[in-house]
Amino acid sequence: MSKAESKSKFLAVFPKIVNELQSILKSYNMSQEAIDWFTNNLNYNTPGGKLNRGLSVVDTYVILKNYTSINDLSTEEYEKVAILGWCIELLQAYFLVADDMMDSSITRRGQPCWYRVENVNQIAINDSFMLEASIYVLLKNHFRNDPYYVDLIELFHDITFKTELGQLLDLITAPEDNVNLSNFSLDKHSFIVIYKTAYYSFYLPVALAMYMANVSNEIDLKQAHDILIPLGEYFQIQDDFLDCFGKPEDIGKIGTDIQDNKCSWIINTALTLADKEQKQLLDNNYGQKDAAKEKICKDIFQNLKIDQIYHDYEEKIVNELKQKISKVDQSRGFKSEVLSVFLNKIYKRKK
Ligand code: DMA
Ligand code: MG
Ligand code: MG
Ligand code: MG
Repeated sequence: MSKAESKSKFLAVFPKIVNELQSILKSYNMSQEAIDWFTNNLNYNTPGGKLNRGLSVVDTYVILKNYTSINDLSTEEYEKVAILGWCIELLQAYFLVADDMMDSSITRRGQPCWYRVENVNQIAINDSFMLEASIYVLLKNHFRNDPYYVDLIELFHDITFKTELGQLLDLITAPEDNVNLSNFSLDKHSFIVIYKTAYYSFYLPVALAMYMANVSNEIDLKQAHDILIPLGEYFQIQDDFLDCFGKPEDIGKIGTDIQDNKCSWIINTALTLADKEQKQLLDNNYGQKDAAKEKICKDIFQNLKIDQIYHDYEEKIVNELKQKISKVDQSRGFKSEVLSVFLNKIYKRKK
């Protein structure tokens, strides 16, 4: 099955999920207005992205079960694993709606951020909570009789908390009214991005599929973790790079990291290379809501050839990850292919 086919198969499950969630509101006698609002929230914020995380749950499950393709799954089994995939996409939607408010972002997935849609505004806060709560409704409906139900719930809770800690660090390391670049470091960056991105984007999809496929020995979960966390760190470094050097039409969003005073990989790398004069310019222009100042920072990044350093970093980390993947112990049923497939999905990504 081609990539496009597996994406459309996955997308075809989403309307069923919307229906299922709507029926709960109906059973509570919610007004049609409330049902419509919630439906809009779900449709606007959940399915419009790359769906990498959700699709990875399905792909990982297929590999762990030794199926040759998605077509080997019965309709029931496919729907069940796809629902687990959609649960991560709901988690992602929940984080992004809130993240865009906190980062004062303008666009997401090529459309205005949800909080910037007419009549939404601060209601987006409650909408983000409802996207999260939907995860547990679906898990209860579809997994409560499975022996790994509690594992799934604990995993979602644990990883949600870790992500929120990462978001907290991301935000308090970027105070709006106090730009102090000497607070930044690549070590701090690494710590922040592991928490805010790597756990939920990389470890979570694989761990969920491992529980459902019953390949969830603690040793194997740790093997997956020890490769997926550095893989997720690499993914967020790509995100930081694309925020500054990517095209909005490719990435679907307008970069805000410079104006937001973010402790991103770009500024941290620049600070290790800048001379005195360039450092002074960065001190005077980084982290301010001013497009001309943002441009001065971007010009310095260009002069320092940050893009070249990024490409060198990418080759180095990918080789390291491939080395690690080749050493995975597959004796209990875990498969290193799960990890290499994930790595190939993000290598040299432009969006
Ligand atoms: C992403 O951080 C982390 C979460 C939990 C959404 P970010 O603000 O760099 O993401 P984006 O660039 O997509 O706004
Ligand atoms: Mg953001
Ligand atoms: Mg953010
Ligand atoms: Mg970003």
